[in-house]
Amino acid sequence: MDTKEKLAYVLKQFRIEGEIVVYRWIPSGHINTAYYVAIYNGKEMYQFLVQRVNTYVFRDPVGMMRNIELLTEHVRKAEPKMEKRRRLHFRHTQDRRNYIVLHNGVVMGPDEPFDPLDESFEFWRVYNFIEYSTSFETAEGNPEVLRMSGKAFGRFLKQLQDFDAAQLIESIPHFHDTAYRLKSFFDTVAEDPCGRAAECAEEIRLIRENADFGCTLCRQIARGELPIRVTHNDTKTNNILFDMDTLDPLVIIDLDTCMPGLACYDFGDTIRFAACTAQEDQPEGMGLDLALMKAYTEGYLSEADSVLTANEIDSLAIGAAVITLELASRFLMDYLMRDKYFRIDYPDQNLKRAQAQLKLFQDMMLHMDDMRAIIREIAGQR
Ligand code: ADP
Ligand code: GN1
Ligand code: MG
Repeated sequence: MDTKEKLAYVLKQFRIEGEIVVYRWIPSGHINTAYYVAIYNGKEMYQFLVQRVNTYVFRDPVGMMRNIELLTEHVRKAEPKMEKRRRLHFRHTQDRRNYIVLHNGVVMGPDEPFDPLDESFEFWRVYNFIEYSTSFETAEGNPEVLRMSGKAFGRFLKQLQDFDAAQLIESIPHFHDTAYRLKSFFDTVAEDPCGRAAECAEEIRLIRENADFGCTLCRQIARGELPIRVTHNDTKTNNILFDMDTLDPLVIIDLDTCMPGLACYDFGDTIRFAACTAQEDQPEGMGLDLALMKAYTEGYLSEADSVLTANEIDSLAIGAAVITLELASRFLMDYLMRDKYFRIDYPDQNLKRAQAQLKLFQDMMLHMDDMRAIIREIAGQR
């Protein structure tokens, strides 16, 4: 089966029939494989986002799709009049599932067991394609992109504040448990499964030197100082779809990692990804951009301020640095394991990503007081 036939077969399982007029792979995102598909049923054109879920990363994709169903239903019920373009609607099969599993290209029944680590199984889902939208791989130096992203993720936090986090499974156990992440990293360094540790000695040293700081938020959680909320956990600007003309944030996508977590990681991850001076895999010229950071904080606090506790507001700047260090360790660990987790476009991309994150982390540490002052000033004005 070629890709077009596979996509048509998948769509058919979701009761969508017709001729595929256009399809294209969407290269953004490091984990899943997404396609834009336009289909003509003899009367009308329909557009869909068809996605194969990476089951090496998401080992319980059925539980994850249940999380997504609960979250999208919660938002839909809270704002029933919301226009279609502002929400995600996952298609269902005849037997009401929002996913299908193929085995050797053939659809499986609902109760048949499947092995997420076996490549002959494929996990697919289909949802509405949001038209006239765009997302940002970098903020391109534009503070409006950051301000709007801040608003979007601040609003997201607010929308889910009354959602009972206990209903959700951890779609990736220990996802932002930085202490656990760092321990797995050091275990991998010790094992050095592919003989790559020697060439990363400097990066490993830097992570070791900062590991204690990396556990700051874990200690605060243990002391009960920070509330656990429903958070997104992957707040890059390419996980928001904006209106192409107005930059109005339409919808937050990539709900795969929505689970109990800390607000400051969500705040910090956008800073890491977009309030900086180079791409995620570019160590050269990488640093924090305080003007962009300020714009994000203004947008975020304009929505989230009323929800956050004083401790949480205090934790925001630390969240940015900790998430950046955590991700440096995750990229480097994947490099040490010969790139099993993150999709790469060239051989040492995960090493470059780790180097860039470490540079950004160091710059954030240098500017920690500046970040704190900006946050305090904006929070104080409200
Ligand atoms: P990944 O987990 O691999 O990051 P995403 O769910 O974020 O996958 O999707 C990858 C990209 O596809 C997004 O960055 C966005 O550009 C595009 N995309 C995803 N969902 C939609 C949608 N419903 N409508 C339009 N574009 C989308
Ligand atoms: C991955 O899937 P994507 O590209 O939105 C990763 C995040 C990282 C991010 C770094 C499930 O996000 O945790 O922060 O790459 N997602 C998962 O760009 O691991
Ligand atoms: Mg994504």
